[in-house]
Amino acid sequence: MLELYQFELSHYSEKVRFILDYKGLPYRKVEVTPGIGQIDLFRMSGQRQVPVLKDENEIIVDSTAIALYLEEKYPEKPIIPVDPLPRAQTLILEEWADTSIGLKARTAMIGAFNQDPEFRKAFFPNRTPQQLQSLVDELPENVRGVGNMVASSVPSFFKNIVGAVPGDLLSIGGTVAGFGSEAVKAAMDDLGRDLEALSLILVDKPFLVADHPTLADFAVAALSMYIKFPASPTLNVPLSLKGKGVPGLADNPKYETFFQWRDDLYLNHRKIDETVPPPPVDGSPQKISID
Ligand SMILES: N[C@@H](CCC(=O)N[C@@H](CS)C(=O)NCC(=O)O)C(=O)O
Repeated sequence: MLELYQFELSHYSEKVRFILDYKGLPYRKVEVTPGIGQIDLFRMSGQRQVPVLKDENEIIVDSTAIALYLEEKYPEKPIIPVDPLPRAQTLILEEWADTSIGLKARTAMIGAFNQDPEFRKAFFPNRTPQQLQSLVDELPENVRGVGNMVASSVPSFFKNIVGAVPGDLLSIGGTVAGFGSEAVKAAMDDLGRDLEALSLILVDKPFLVADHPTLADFAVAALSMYIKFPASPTLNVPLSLKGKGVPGLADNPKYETFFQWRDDLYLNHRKIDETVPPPPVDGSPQKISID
């Protein structure tokens, strides 16, 4: 069976999960433990980032390479059109989603985490800032275990996507490299234009390029995850985060067409993974089995 080495909260991993689900390919998720698990990943794949796909003896690194591999090896339910124009549009949109939307969405989310107590509460609904700090201080102890890894999903999430834990982000007010207020504002402005453009494309079309979903749709839907976490049960994010996102973008009626399109894509093309329990709502330690 295909194996996907991933972080549940990684938007690049989400892109691959979307494609696997759409193509109807059964796969097993292997949740990589931040830090120590990435050492094993490095041994296996020669690098430390997720997603990595293992297909028998083949190891494929990088979400785009995985998409191209899956399209070639499992051509049923194609996601990359053959005709020149839609093919070009698909590849360009995918590249734009990966290199622009995904990175700016991450910046905007960190900005909102620092600036908006309500959004912050969605990550840690039952914690005061004091408790949050002690949770973070405890983390190194918690993540060292034998056999079962004990991890705190939300702190790990931040550590992975920004290289900082929530405590760092809060105590230095978002000045972690690349997440200062000017960078956040620029990212928000750009994302506003992106969401407007996408909403315009989707006003009277069900998909971005073709009359069926393509790699462009899956990349844009997945890489916009941090702008607004999908409410869909298919994604194992803390319940309190579902449907929540960056204020000014996630709740702006101007982009309703886009978010409605994304909800429909989730409803129709992502599958519920019943094998993984949802992460804890309060960031308390959670056992993750590593095979
Ligand atoms: N270009 C890569 C980007 C992958 C990536 O940035 N992965 C992040 C998670 S979203 C990661 O593994 N971060 C951990 C690290 O860099 O150590 C792709 O498309 O797969």
